[in-house]
Amino acid sequence: MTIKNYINGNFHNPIQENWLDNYNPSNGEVYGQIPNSSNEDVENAYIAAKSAFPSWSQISIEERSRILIKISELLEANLDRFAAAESKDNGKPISLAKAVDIPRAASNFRFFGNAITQFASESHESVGLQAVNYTLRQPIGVVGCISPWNLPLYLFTWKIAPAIAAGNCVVAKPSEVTPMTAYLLGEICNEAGLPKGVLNIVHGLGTTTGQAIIEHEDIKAISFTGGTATGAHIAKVAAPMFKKLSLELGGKNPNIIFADCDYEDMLDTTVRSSFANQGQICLCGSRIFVEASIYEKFKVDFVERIKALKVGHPAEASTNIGALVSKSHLKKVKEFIEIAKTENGTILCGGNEVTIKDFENGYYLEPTVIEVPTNECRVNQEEIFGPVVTIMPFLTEDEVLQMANKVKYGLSATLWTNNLKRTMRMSNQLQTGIVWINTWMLRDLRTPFGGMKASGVGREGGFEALRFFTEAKNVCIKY
Ligand code: TXE
Repeated sequence: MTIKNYINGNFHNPIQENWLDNYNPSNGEVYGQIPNSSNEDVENAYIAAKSAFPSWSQISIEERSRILIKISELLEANLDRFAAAESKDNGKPISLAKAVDIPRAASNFRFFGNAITQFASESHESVGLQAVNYTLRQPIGVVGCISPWNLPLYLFTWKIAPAIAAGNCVVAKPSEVTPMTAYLLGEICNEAGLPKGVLNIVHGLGTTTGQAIIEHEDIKAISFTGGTATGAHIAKVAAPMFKKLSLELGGKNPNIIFADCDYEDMLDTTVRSSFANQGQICLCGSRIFVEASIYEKFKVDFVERIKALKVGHPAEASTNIGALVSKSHLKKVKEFIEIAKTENGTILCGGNEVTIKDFENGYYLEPTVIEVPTNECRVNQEEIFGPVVTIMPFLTEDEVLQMANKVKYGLSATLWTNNLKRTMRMSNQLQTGIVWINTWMLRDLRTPFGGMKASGVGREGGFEALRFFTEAKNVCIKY
């Protein structure tokens, strides 16, 4: 299957006819080609976006909203097709793509289609000065959206939907590892009546196509989700051009379990927060800290639950853990398991590749639980981004708080306790952008989403995203 760039409402081959292989992680086979787009392709996407901007930024909010909601409805109507494509491209269980990824992509368009109708600007009567001030929230123009491979359509649309809702036109690049659903989105946008050029999708490597987007002088804002090192690079390139930046980067999130929690609820959710999407979610609770009094019991119960998870072909309904996204990623995750052994970590379960009959070349790995001797070890400090979690005990609230914060990342934290005062104390002090109490990944799209420290800059979600994709202009009238 050959994927093409979506520029000005049409599908195009890359100008230089450079192509990349697209792999199916479930069997390791090449099943398609994708463009490795050059500066010229990005320039064409930019020109289309620039031409579409004057009329898109001026059409009524109701009309913009109507089109976004139409895109959402068409995604829902095409749920099966999109879920199958996402699962094949990424290796995630089809059940997950169907229950989470594609519905969420549809929700992103519906949510921002509605949110834009409520996005009011402030005004201030300057009492005593005989003046009134009001704030205009104007779209930026042409903006760039760059997304990763772990939640392909989910994160791609999380950027695109607010960008176009706010009246911008977009040059977007999905991950070269998982381009398929972004490609299919083009068709849906045409069917929904999105005017040509409002959304342009260019495919290719980060170092070629992505780099052309971030270096483009007239793409004035970049919304990026991906690795921390890439985020730092983008910030460096963008700074001299004063681009607006939203960076959603990696995480190494603590999952803190106190003895007074609702145990069964905690256990169910911890299985999910550790291994959903093969652990390839920036929000996964990859460092589990358990209060010493229940540590041994938790260890036994948790390992038993993890051993019962089925690693299998992503298209099978009974599969809990599908394939990792790529061969190189599988290698990286396995290297971390080896590192853990050299650091006196104990592999409590997992640690090995899994061979699935008829799909022997797929990228399958057992869900792995490692007991670590200290929070300082590399597997507790570096983002592994795979089906690997660490566990260790703690004695006091102060001790666990220190360990939770002693890491370069600051995306999310989960806390399991029924002690209200402790909940309040700890959520105030945890250095993360999100704190979940007695739950995980419960998302309300109105809330600010993003991280502190090496987990990023800026917040997505709700009006935060609409603020990011607009320039605030103060108008002061003296009367
Ligand atoms: O990310 P990259 P990858 C983390 C995770 C993972 C690591 C690498 O630790 O192992 O990042 O994953 C584009 N200019 N997360 O390789 O390379 C690239 O093409 C412009 C966390 O996918 O950062 C892709 O579209 N763009 C994360 C996107 O950036 C560039 C989810 C992300 O790629 C570019 C995924 C450049 N110079 C991985 N180089 C999360 N927090 O959700 C690359 N890209």
